[in-house]
Amino acid sequence: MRLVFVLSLTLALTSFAIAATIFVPDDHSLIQDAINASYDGDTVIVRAGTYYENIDFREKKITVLGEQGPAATIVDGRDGLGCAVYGGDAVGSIVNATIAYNSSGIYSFNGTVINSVIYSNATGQIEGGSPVVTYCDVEGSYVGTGNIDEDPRFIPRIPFGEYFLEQDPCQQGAVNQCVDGGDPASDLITGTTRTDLVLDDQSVDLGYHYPGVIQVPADFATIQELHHHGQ
Ligand SMILES: [Ca+2]
Repeated sequence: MRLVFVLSLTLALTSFAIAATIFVPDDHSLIQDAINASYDGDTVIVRAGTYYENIDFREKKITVLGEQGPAATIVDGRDGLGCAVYGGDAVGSIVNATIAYNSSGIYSFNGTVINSVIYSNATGQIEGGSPVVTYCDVEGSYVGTGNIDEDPRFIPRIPFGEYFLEQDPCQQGAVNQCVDGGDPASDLITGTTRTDLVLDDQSVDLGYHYPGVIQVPADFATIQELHHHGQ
């Protein structure tokens, strides 16, 4: 079971109590632990990185966001049980998420989902809630402006990741509806869905965006090692 989830979820604030800001992984190593420790009105800021977990918002009215924008945070639910995102009837927004190969995709969520891929989740893609879904690729289709139901054509480029989009500009010969499939009114994300790491342009692509630059030593220990990978 796998999930790549670009976290950009903002829940309505209704509390006027003094709000706390909780950082992940500084204060809690897992996003879920930070949510568990939060109260209505708090903000959970997730620093860039990959987090191996599933998320349950526990019906709290909190704000959870990626510190460096939605392209910088991955929540990977592989080996997890249950749904990838459990909203607990929460409202908010999920933006440019890729949610795939979980048991359930999005469950009990009543917010908005935009520019995302929800595909190949075993028991269902979007269940138990009534979110407003637009410009998304949803297996089995979902009613909403700009939605499609097409194979997202995931293609790996190791060591960077497994959820790039197969596409013709990379000489992969594929016509991929997820490329440029986002809301034309949405801002572009500084990142890439292409295995050649060229940045996204024109309309924003659906789903997770990988960083468009290679970093030494974050991605490769040395420049020599990078060259061994053909860069
Ligand atoms: Ca694009």
